[in-house]
Amino acid sequence: MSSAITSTRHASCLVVTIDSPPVNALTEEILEAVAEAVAAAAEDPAVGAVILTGAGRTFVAGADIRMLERIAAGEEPPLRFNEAMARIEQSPKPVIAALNGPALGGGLELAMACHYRVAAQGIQVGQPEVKLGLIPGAGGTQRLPRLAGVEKAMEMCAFGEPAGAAAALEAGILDRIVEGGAVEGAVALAAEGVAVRRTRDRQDRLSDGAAAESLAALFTEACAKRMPRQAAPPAAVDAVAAAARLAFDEGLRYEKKGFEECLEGEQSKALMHVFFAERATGRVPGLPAGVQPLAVRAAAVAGAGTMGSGIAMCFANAGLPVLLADSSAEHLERGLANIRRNYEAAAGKGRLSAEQVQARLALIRPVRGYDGFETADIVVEAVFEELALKQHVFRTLDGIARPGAVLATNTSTLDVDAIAASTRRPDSVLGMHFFSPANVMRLVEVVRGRATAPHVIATVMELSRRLKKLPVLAGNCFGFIGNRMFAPYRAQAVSLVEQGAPVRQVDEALTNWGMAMGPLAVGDLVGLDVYWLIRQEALRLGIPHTPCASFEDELYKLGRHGQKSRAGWYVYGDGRRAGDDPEVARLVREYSSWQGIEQRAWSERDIRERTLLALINEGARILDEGIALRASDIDVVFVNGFGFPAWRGGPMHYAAALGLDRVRDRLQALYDAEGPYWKPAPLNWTT
Ligand code: 3H9
Repeated sequence: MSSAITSTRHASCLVVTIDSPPVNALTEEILEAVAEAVAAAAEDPAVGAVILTGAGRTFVAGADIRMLERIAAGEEPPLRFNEAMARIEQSPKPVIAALNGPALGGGLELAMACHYRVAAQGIQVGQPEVKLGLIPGAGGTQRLPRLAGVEKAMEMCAFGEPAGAAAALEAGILDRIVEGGAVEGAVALAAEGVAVRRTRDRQDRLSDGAAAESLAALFTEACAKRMPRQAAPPAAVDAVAAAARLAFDEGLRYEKKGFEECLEGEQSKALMHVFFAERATGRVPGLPAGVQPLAVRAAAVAGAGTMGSGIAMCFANAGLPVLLADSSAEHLERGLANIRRNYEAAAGKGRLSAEQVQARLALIRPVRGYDGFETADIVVEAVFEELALKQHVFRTLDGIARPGAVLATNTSTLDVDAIAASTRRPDSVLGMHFFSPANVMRLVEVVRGRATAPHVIATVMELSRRLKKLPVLAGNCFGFIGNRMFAPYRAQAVSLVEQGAPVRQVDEALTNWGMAMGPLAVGDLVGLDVYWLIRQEALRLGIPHTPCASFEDELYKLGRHGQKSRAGWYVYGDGRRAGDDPEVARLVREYSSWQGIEQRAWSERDIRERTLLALINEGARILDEGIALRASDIDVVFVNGFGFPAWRGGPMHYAAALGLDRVRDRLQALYDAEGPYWKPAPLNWTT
């Protein structure tokens, strides 16, 4: 028997526990051992029923994703999960799944192969495979519609969102939710003398084939809107629809084929990469062993603008009291009004109760003149992006904050060391770059200064996770990881317009490829005034790969600052809908002819190649300089902060999947034709 399985007796029940930390992920060996234990129980006259549960906080988090990666790479043979599931389901004695924690993917599939499901309160069940670019592959698309109906099964398999215990009970997935432990609940159910009842034999909740096909058409359309260009969601819908027209075993074969096609595809490789990449960011090599994060019990935020008030919400959302200060009473009032509006909107959508809104608001205390800042364990500065101003604020904070408090700047580009140098405690200073809107976006770049102490880094990495953020450690340079890479990418987009590509064509070349927004439309959203300021600062510092002049400067000078002025690269009516502006086309022609820039036609492919090569090459430099700890951290930044499609894995994974030699050849060809801008950086990572 596998060492990951233990069997104990509870009255006449055999309790089989899967104990494979951290999350009881299934391998062939573990599932085989479960099936063997169930078969052995069938032969044992002293055993009346089998109870299957998980050790720790999880029932089973699904198939082992590392194992799936190896199978996809051809390093391991295809799975035979269905055979083991069938043996469990065929048991002549009742098998009861006792869900002590989440049952996801293969975990829910295993639970559904059992005859009954008893759950502890607060657990979740789900088929999240689509988030890994897969469809359920061990019977999920066939058993779930038999328990919960075709519509519910399509929803869960297509979108991958988990269902809470109460919803799962109502849907028919669970049989019972118990107050105490799941195993005790399952023992009680067994004592009632329940009979064997196989999910595969259920027909009562299956729609007829035609009704399932109509539902499938609706869900496929919804998938195209919610998860455009992804292969797995419509394939999952299709496999659930098959349950309504095929016999069970035939349905399983249909599902398996769909699962294997997805597993062989590039999208699942990219999404599995992102899954592990997001979990790797927290590991910081080189921190001294035993370094202890400081306890953070109270926070303070300096600056109540959009960023400052969003950051204050992050603390309050995590249950931490936070002071919010601004030198202007009007700004403070506006910041608080925004916070209130935000919480009320969340309550309006049913995401928060009225009591939660009140509790969170009560945690945010507005103050003038840094009143009470001496009590904070961390202060986050979020004032206007100007070095002298930030240095002034840090000088003041240095005189107020208690010794040992962490002083973080929310700068998005500026020199963290120059800010730290305005204090007498640079070891307590670091960057904490939230993305806008700070209360929504998960990404935080944690920027380590030259003097930042290891325990300060450890504190902010841990605190970020407490705030439910995704922290990525970055070195100190202009723009850190994200904005530094975004600059040459956007610069290429602008340059292509200067060379004759229509504005919309440039944006669509990238959105058609999967980017959430085009690079020029992003300019209008963020503000062309903001990008102008960044370019000026880059110019002042002599940052390479940032063009010293561009047509975007002209738009800025004309007062076309983007959405805020209703005109930038596009024009905006009342809403945010971007309209083409013939005036921009005229201005750019004039600009290019004045600059002597040659005009030509560009294909979407050319546009993508240049913008993405510029992005990847800068990523390679960042990696080479040690600004990012690993290539996958860069991917996490782009997927979570810049709308890079997760199913392409992030820029570094995408480049590696294309082949780094091929990327180098294309850069070299551009370098030979157009000069130093395209000089290939060292391209030698694996993701
Ligand atoms: C599937 O089941 C396919 C089947 O249909 C068919 C097969 C034929 N495998 O997230 P956390 C690791 S596909 C391997 O930080 P939390 C994770 O990397 C699978 N490892 O904890 C991390 O490792 P480390 C469908 C896994 O408490 C550690 O566990 N299932 C797996 O915030 C802790 O993870 C899913 O998609 C796995 N399946 O959240 C569920 N899961 O410490 C994926 C986790 O070294 N998992 N790890 O960095 C989750 O959603 C969350 O991990 C969970 C816990 C909610 C369970």
